[in-house]
Amino acid sequence: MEMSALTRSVTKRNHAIIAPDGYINSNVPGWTGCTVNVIINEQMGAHLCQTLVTLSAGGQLLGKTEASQIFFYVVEGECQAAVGGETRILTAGQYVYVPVGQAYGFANAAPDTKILTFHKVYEPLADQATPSIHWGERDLSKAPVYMNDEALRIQELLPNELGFDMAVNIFTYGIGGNLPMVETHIMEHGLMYLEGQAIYMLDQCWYPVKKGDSIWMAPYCQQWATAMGQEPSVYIYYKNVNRFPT
Ligand code: UGY
Ligand code: MN
Repeated sequence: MEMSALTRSVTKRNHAIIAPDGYINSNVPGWTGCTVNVIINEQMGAHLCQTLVTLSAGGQLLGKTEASQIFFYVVEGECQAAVGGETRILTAGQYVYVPVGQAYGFANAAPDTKILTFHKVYEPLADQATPSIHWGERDLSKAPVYMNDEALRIQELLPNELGFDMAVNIFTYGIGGNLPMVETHIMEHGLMYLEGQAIYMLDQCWYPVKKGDSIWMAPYCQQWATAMGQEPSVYIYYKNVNRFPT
């Protein structure tokens, strides 16, 4: 392992950059034969949890969701996922959303398979059915142009329905693409860069970021980003949605 006293990671009151160089493993009951890096969590003031799990041969994630729903996205490798009586092989770019109160199992992974998870305590709505299990995959052809800017495309990975209180989207910035405005909003984000490099502005601080980095943005953390270099920059991000502001 390369030793260094340097990192791009920062943890502030309302945002954080977590680069992989500072990961420390957590043991999570039921998740065995793997490393679990808890990247975003309520311990830092967040209302979501984001982890990156790296499975070794024989590794398994077995459990049942309780208060929190979990979104599982395969970043690298492949594994078998069993949810709700259905078993599928998930490869990089494929995902499954597991609602509350649902058993799940991941096994038979290729070595070093990486799974990103987003967890959120589910807030039920009267008259709305609890969301059901949802399988899908990354697909740029399902990503409409964002705010009339041909350089920006967002694919929504979960149905845009009131029953869902979280969204997970993939945001692709073509070469030179940038957010059209500084966003200032009540929703919170957790994200991980899947490709490329960028400059992110968070609360008037400027950060170089790249594939593998994660970012937490608390509500009202100002945010702006531009792709950097000669390739698109792509991130997958969480957002809380569809509930009355308290
Ligand atoms: O959906 C969003 O709020 C998104 N445009 N924000 C972001 O990518 N920082
Ligand atoms: Mn935003």
